Amino acid sequence: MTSTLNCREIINHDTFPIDEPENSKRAQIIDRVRAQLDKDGCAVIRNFISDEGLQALLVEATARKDQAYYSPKKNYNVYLGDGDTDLPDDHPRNIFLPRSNGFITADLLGEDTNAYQLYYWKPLRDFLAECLGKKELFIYQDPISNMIVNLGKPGQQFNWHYDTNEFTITMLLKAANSGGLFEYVPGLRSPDDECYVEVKKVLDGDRSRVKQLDLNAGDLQFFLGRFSLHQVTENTGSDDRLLLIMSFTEKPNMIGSLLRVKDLYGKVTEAHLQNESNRVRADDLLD
Ligand SMILES: O=C(O)CCC(=O)C(=O)O
Ligand SMILES: [Fe+2]
Repeated sequence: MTSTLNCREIINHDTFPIDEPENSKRAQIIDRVRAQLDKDGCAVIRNFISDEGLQALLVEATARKDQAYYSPKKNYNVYLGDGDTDLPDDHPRNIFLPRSNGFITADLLGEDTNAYQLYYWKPLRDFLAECLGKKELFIYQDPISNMIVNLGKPGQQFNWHYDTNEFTITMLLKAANSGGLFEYVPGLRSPDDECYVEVKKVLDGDRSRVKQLDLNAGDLQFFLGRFSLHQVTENTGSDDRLLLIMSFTEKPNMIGSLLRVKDLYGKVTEAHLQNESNRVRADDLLD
């Protein structure tokens, strides 16, 4: 299947002329997104994707559903990493929760897909950088996980966790007809503090800081997933939930850790092996 739409057709361009720097609509959208992000590390642009764009993205993701990777590892801590036997059993590092969603990885979404074209579209990156008040954003150079589809079949869930890269946008391609909700705790940790006490509270069921998003297919979501703990609740509906995830970085040449990429996505490349001793990192937080 070949990409038939250009990027201006994939999005609702009349409402969101993000490739027109002089257009006052663009400046207004950026102001709105900035205000939302400042407030709680998350912002939504409703109906960002056009009807035909959504259809095309959904068709190409659906065609690859059977190739989604399901990890044999079923339980994860919020750092999606190993526990630590030097710490108590009830420390967040040692609390493991079920994760059962699958991923359609970047290597399956090649140049001929609409998803690929949109991810590499420079005006999108420039727009996102402005929304975030950053000088420049870079493509996340991880060839397996930089642009993926999260597949949540009925009964599947993606429990509380942090993301590796600072900044992600997602586009819901298909909502669950029940459950499959995105929940998050804005700014739960910071670049220099894991805030374990606060993390533990959420894991113990404290919902006082938890926010829930009601997303529709075609919405664009901005999310600072490195600092905001987040989860997707169990899909309790009768059909699949599909969500396209695009990751960007502030520093060039960032790539995921060998272990995490292998665990979550089932494969690594030569780049992961080479980078292991020499990784570019934005902070010293746990993965
Ligand atoms: O499916 C979602 O809404 C979020 C997925 C997610 O958090 C992730 O893939 O890291
Ligand atoms: Fe995440």
